[in-house]
Amino acid sequence: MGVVNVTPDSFSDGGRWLDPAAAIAHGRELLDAGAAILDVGGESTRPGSAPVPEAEELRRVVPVLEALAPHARRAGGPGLSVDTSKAAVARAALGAGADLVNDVTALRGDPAMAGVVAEAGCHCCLMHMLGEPRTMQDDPRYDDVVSDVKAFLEERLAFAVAAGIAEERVWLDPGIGFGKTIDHNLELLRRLDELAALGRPLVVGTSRKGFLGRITGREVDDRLAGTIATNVLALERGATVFRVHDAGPVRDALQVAAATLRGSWTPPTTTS
Ligand code: HH2
Repeated sequence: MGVVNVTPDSFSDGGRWLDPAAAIAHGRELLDAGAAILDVGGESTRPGSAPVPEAEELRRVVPVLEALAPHARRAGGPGLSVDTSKAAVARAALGAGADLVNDVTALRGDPAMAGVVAEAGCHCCLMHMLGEPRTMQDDPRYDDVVSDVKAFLEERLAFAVAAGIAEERVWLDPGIGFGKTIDHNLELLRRLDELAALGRPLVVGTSRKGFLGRITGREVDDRLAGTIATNVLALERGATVFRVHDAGPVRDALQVAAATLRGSWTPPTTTS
């Protein structure tokens, strides 16, 4: 899953793709590099970020989704995701061609969101977050981070199903970096198999995040190696969707890791 941030303030690439033409070109590059899904977002959720008004978020994402939709269709699953927690933005995005709603509030941010997803019959990704972006990194605490996140995801999955969303359309995400210390992130990644046991596709988003910088001493643009290390480990522990900014190198790493785990491989079908 390649990230297309149509924002002025995202933590790693804020402002680079705010112009719709630049965002569209970037999305197409990610697809060419091997991303199976694009995740288009118009609101940063980095620690300390402030909410974006609905009209502004719509203005950012809808033209980009419309332009990318014909290129992002995928047999066998969703190809175009909208990263939003607002029901009106999700509804417009689905109308523009999105087929997955990536809601970092796991249907808690907007009471109308579950109904929009249920009615559309689209896929959704439900992510764990402790608190809200403005304050989530202020001393997050858990009894046992993996058990707490697992219980939360189980409850949110049940909520989604009760709201009429088909269980087989729900993906789950531990929310790496969302109300978590470095140790919490590492423990979640180390014990990801416990979350994979929930039986739903598991999304992980470690790409370029702060804990990689704290461990390696690297700036945000220089965290690809750390991103790859965490995604390969996540694959081995049962993750199925890898939300990243650098689709090409991560795809190569995952292909080699998956072939090694399987004990078989096939040559690539494209040369891009
Ligand atoms: N991380 C970010 C945003 N959305 N969605 C899911 N499902 N999982 C994640 O880990 C996740 C996410 C943060 O990354 P980014 O979009 O690059 O930054 P920003 O929120 O500053 O735009």
